[in-house]
Amino acid sequence: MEDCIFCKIIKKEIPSKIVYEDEEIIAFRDIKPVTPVHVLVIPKKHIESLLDLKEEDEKLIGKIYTVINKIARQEGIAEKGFRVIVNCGEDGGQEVKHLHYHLLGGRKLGIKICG
Ligand code: DGP
Repeated sequence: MEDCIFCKIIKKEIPSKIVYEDEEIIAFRDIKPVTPVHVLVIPKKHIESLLDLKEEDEKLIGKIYTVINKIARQEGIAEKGFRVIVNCGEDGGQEVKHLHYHLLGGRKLGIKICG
C-alpha cells in the first residue's frame, strides 16, 4: 500500500527505532509512547485490520505472539508483566490502517490505557 505509513516504515522510507525484524514481521518503538516500553509489532504483509484477516494468515498471527514473547523478554518486561492491545476500526481507536499489536509495559498499567 503506497500511502500506508507502516508500509513505508517496513520499506525503510520512514525512519523508526526497530527492535525486531524478520522476513514476515517487524517491530519498532511507537512514536508517541504511553508507557516506558511501547512497541508496535506488525506483519509486513499489508492487512488493514483484524477484520481483514483470512484463514491463510493464521500461522502469521500465531508467529506475531511468539515474537511479542521474545520482545517482552528482550525489553525486560516479561517478568513483571505487560499488555498487548489491538485497536480495530473507528470506535476501537485504530488510526493507522495496517494491523498492529501494541506491546505496553515498564510500569503498572491501569484499566484505561491507549484511549
Ligand atoms: P492505533 O491508534 O492503534 O492505530 O495506533 C497507531 C500508533 O502508531 C500510535 O500509537 C502512534 C503510532 N505511529 C503513528 N505514526 C507513526 C510513525 O510514523 N512512526 C512510529 N514509530 N509510530 C507511529
